Amino acid sequence: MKILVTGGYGLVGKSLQKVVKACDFDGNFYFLSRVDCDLRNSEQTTNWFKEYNPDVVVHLASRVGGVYDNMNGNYEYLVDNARININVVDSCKVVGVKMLINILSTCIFPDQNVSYPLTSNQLHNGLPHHSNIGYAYSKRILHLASHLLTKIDVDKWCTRVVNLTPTNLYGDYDNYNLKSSHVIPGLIHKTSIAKMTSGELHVYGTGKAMRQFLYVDDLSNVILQFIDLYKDKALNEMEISCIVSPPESSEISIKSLIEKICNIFNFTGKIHYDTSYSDGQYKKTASSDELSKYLPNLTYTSISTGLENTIKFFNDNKEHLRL
Ligand code: GFB
Repeated sequence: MKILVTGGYGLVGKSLQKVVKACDFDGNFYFLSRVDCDLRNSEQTTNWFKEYNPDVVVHLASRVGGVYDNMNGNYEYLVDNARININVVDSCKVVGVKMLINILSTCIFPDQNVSYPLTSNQLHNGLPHHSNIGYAYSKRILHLASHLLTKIDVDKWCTRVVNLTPTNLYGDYDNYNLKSSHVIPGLIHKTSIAKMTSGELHVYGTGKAMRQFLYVDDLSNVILQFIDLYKDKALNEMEISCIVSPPESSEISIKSLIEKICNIFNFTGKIHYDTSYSDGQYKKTASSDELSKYLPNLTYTSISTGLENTIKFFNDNKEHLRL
């Protein structure tokens, strides 16, 4: 079985490479990087798909960033990601890919008139939060295009689609850039600087927003288990959508997250909350109920263990990371 992974060298891609190697997974993987192919270019994308002719595509490639980078670039997030997503889905159609695994995000769900914990069937029931409306609609386009792909040529063949929707991801090969990063890598980088310089730790917002954090290796495990289910012909539906989330009880405030990171660094200096910055979405509470139907015995890495692993990796490798 040939498995093409777009975004093969990003946060999830590098984790998937590690997990595939660690469990000696039976599959012929090709991890595509942006150096190989600009997925915003439809001809390049289709040529790469024809070259490799995959049975399964794990679509990880995306322009991603924290809430502030999204707020400052919603247009670019929409256009770049919509191009990537349409090109990937259309190339799956051209070469007859048997299964497409998409990675969505809980931040693309409606921010109003939604019931918690989030369920996949609420995705299109309202506007996403304004802070990342561009990214959100590019992922909703991916979701819709993939849905329509499952309906094409039903008699001859059609592509099975699995949409996995993680909560906020974090882990080793994240983007730690202070301007564009998500909250965990941003705070790890900032706390490391504050510790080294005995300065203040400047954090954004009020700290009241609530988040659930998913350690990236847990998502990689879920991806591989769905490929196994497919290989074992244990997937009946042509379209499956599952939120991938640690339990609702794992939801913590940003303030509590900051305290955990400071404890691991043993940073005891002053913490300054700059409330001129938005909190972004207040909450996007999710659960793993949908997933437990397919993977009933899944366990999740605790936030303490995940943070300890990630901070150790950051301290040991910072000169090679995206700072
Ligand atoms: O990970 P994050 O940037 O994105 O988290 P979202 C933002 C939350 O962390 C806000 C607080 O409540 C911020 O006020 N925060 C505190 C910080 N200090 C910092 C900091 O130094 N950097 C950052 N980035 N935040 C994103 C979406 O929303 O979720 C993306 O915008 C993506 O599209 C991602 O889908 C998963 O969780 O708010």
